[in-house]
Amino acid sequence: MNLSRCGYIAIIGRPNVGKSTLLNAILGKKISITSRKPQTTRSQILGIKSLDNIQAIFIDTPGIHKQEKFAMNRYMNRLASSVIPDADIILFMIEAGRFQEEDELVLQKLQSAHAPVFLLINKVDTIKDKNQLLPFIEKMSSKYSFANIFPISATKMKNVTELEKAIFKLLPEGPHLFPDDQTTDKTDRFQIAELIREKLIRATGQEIPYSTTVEIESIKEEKKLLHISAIIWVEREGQKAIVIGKEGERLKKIGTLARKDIEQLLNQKIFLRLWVKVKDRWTDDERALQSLGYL
Ligand SMILES: Nc1nc2c(ncn2[C@@H]2O[C@H](COP(=O)(O)OP(=O)(O)O)[C@@H](O)[C@H]2O)c(=O)[nH]1
Ligand SMILES: [Mg+2]
Repeated sequence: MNLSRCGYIAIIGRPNVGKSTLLNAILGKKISITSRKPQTTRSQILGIKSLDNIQAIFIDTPGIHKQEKFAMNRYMNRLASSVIPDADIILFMIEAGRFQEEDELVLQKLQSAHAPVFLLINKVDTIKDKNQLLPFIEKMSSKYSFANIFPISATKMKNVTELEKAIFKLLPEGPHLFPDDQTTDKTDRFQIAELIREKLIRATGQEIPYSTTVEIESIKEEKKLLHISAIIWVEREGQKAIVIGKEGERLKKIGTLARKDIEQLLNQKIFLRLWVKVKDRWTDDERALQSLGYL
């Protein structure tokens, strides 16, 4: 008889190393939004992969970063660190050829870990001369006693299957904790808001801070079409103008791209209506964070 295995795998690392991209690659669908900008992932997101007698529950976390000035940043750091004691396996992700202060900060948090830690050296596709990787791996392996080291590329799916196999082998024996057809712990409502936020982040430059948020106002079925109304909250009038764009072009583009992803998520046609509204300095206000469901 085959034993059932099930466990939690935490993906941690500084912002932008590719944690959410890896989760999506493993799950084969968009569970967690990604972008070139740090702080795209704000909450803990589970991606659940079930295969025969194995259930691997991946936890995507916001990146751990230095800035602790704002309530949102403190909250995200707390979230990212809190998964360390409970995980059965920890995936510590860095970028190929780079090890900076913020990576060191994450590594320090791992000193208290009891679970095996895999070092994932992501974005190896960006390294032209693969010979450069070897000394980098050597340098890294002297910093911590990693259970495994995997050079990978999450976007090119390089070495990801091998990584999964190594993970499955180490999962503790136990019954599955989620139904086998469930792939995330998040509601459709949350995922819809996240997909809109992804398009927003990608469509705007540095002038739109990560503090911008999306609230789903209503989801209603009307004449066989799902009508979704969402508010994009910004901090200033100027930011509202940027999000809307010249003659509404940018908002229209955000809406079109988000609609396509949402239709894929829900597997049905939708009608999406986006509003942009101004809310004062909510990042620095714990109560406002709470009212939007972040605390
Ligand atoms: N070249 C390359 N880019 C990657 C790879 N993995 C992720 N990225 C990019 O790195 C950026 C940050 O990825 P994301 O998953 O949002 O990082 P996170 O903040 O750690 O979750 C995005 O623009 C991704 O497309 C990779 O294997 N190779
Ligand atoms: Mg992320």
